[in-house]
Amino acid sequence: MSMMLTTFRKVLVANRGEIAVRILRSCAELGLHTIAVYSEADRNALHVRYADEAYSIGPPPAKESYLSIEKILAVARRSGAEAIHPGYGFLSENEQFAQACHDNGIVFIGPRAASIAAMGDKIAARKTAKAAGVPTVPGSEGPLATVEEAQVLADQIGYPILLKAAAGGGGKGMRTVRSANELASAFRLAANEAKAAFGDGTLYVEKLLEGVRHVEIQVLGDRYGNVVHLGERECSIQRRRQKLIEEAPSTVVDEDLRRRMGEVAVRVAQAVNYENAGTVEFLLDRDKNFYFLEMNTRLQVEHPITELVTGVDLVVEQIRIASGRKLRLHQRNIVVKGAAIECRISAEDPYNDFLPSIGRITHVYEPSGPGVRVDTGVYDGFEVSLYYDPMIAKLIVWAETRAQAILRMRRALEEFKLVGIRTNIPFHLRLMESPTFIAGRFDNAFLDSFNLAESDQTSERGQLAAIAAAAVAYQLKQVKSRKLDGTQSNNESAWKLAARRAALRY
Ligand code: MV4
Repeated sequence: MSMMLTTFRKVLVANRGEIAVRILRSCAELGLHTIAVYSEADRNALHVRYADEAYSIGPPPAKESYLSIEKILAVARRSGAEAIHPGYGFLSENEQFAQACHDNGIVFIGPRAASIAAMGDKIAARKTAKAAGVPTVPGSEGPLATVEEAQVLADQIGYPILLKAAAGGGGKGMRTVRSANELASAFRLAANEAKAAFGDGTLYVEKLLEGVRHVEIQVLGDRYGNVVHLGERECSIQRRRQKLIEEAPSTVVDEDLRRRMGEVAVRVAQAVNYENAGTVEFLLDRDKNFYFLEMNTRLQVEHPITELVTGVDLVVEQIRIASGRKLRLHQRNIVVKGAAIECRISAEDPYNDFLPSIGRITHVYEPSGPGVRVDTGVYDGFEVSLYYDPMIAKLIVWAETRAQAILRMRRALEEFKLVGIRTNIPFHLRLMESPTFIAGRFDNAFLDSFNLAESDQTSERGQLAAIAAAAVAYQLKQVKSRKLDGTQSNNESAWKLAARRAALRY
């Protein structure tokens, strides 16, 4: 096919917070004119200030603002936006929105509406993957019509099983069932939950795989059927189905496994005619068997770690693809270099059951320096509200090796100051000191058993040892310098240094 370019100059970003800022930055580098939309809660938000133009789209609740197709399209028409980037969440995986953009002559910077639909129905997605020869987890072929049908299937595949919502994804509406006598009530509860959350109570069943890792592959496809993959992201460190830390590459994926998983991910994408950026999720067992779970038809929260290990700006590639250009990346040229880690910083109190911590951030000090990237939408005076996701920043580091990346992350976490609210930074620091994390030997159940208080105590012992060592070193130094010139050392006191470092931490 010959190239059909649909170049655009004005891009509307239909999102808020760190991802809106992230997208606006790439738009600015491409010389595009940018348009932000905001709810009344975000009147002073960073994405509003960053864009060339900004329009209010209504009251704080997302349903009346960031989720309103009508309001966003009205701003697009009024402002003359020729393309819309949906970011993640909100309308990013809404096939009606993608279709409405298309029908209004606006480029949706993402996949075709049909591809979103094909992957949005998780039962259809399983079928598509299977038909393409991709391994899936043992489970149902179609929707479960009745509890009885679920019972028969569960007996066949064996307990424990997982009930999943056909319209779900990302672990929403999942329910573990460990024995036959739990099934009937679990089925009813899961169906009702799915109906309430997605307007569709359809369920399917899969065998529950345990002791596995959650590994996903980034793909990029163009309008001409070319698809490449950009390696994996390790996403097993999750809490209540929310990812907390991601890293690339995974400690258990070698070059051969990366190539094989990548080829399978490309096949899944091609099976739904995939255009733009997408992510294929897999479970990886201890024997390195991998199973397709679902495909996310959007830019993901954790995309920066892939950017740091491949050197590819995924948002720039998304925009090029959406304007009809041929993929400029070739599989043979895509190399994973070094190691990247992302910590999701959220306004939650890790010492109080991760309760949301709302209020004014009176002061922000962001880490920087070699290999450090901070994607955030907050600033001095920012108000954290309960209207939106508590994630307020992503701290991402890159280094030559994973060990250096961990040390760098610890350094950057210690530098990071968000005064006025509680954050999960102390939790991240403890995870970076956890022998299990450092050894890279964890599965998706790791965080369920991770105990912050316990880890604080071991860490305190470590700090006492460090202070003792500093004291001894100081004493020795004093003795030496007295011997040499009879005066006090003009070096700063080790105690002072230790205290300053400790103060940085809290
Ligand atoms: C699974 C699973 C085990 N067995 N499916 C979580 C995100 C969503 N996309 C699918 N997820 C999972 N699906 C089967 N058949 C394990 C996960 C999973 C997980 C489950 C509980 C707690 C943490 C988890 C982390 C990653 C993946």
